[in-house]
Amino acid sequence: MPRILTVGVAQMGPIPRSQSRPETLARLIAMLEDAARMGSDLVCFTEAALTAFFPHWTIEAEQELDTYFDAKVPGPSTQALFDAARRLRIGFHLGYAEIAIEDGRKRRFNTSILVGKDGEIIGKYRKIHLPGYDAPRPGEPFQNLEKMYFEVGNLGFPVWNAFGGRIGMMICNDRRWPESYRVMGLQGVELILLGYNTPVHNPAMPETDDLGNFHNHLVMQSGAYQNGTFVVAAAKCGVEEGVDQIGQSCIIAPSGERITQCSTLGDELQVARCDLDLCNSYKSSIFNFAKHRRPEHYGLITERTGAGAPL
Ligand code: CDV
Repeated sequence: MPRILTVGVAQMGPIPRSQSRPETLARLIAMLEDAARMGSDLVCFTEAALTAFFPHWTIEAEQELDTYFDAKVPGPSTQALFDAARRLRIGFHLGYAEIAIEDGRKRRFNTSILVGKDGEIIGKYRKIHLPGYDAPRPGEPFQNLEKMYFEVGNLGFPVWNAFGGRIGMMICNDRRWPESYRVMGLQGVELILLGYNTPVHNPAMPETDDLGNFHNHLVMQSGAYQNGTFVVAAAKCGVEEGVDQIGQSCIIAPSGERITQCSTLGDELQVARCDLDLCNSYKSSIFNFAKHRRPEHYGLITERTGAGAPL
């Protein structure tokens, strides 16, 4: 019996700073409803899907910064999305900026959650690979201040038994690092959900500006194939507050092939039937880790880095 999961990738166009939360939520719910009409079990929304991507500019006043963060999800300004999911019997993945009171202090994370068809949270992930800088860089066309606004995630890369499979999450820059996929691959992941806000222009490496879409797909298609997993990747794209971001949201099969892809730079939903059993072909043959991986022969990784067991 194939294990078919029908998955929607919900790309978002720009969220202007001036857009109210109810307006943003209405856009998300519209795509959730479309996905339900198309028979989806699960929808993947993007990174920081509730606001404009504020690390692109400097915010000095804490009170203003707080307006981009959510302390309670579901909470008054997100409850409608959870209610819609429960009503439609559809799960979702959502990225948002999180404030958490932990260790007796206010902490900020770039977070995503996996929500079941009953509207209950199944799992939470906090972004580990934060790109950019911890202080503003004068003279740049836009900022990239994730290291200033967020702490490094402290939840690892867990994988959950959900939707009849093994589901994991990563966020944007995580997708460029093979470790993100492999840590979940070692836990048998079958479907990875992620969102991204990726500017077309990289001020630190302008020579790669033409390669943004290529690199986006390169890393995710490799990660999917090398770990025998589906990858579902939703962009926030188009020109948002002066920053042009790539689109091409997609769903990738364990073969490494893109099986659906968005073609606009706005709100767009694409749906694919994902047979999770396809993962088994890869996990039991060419990428049978137990049979073929040889971490004990990879060199003195442990001694050199002190980072624990080699991946
Ligand atoms: N939000 C991100 O993590 N963006 C990075 C950019 C800044 C390089 C990315 O990896 O797409």
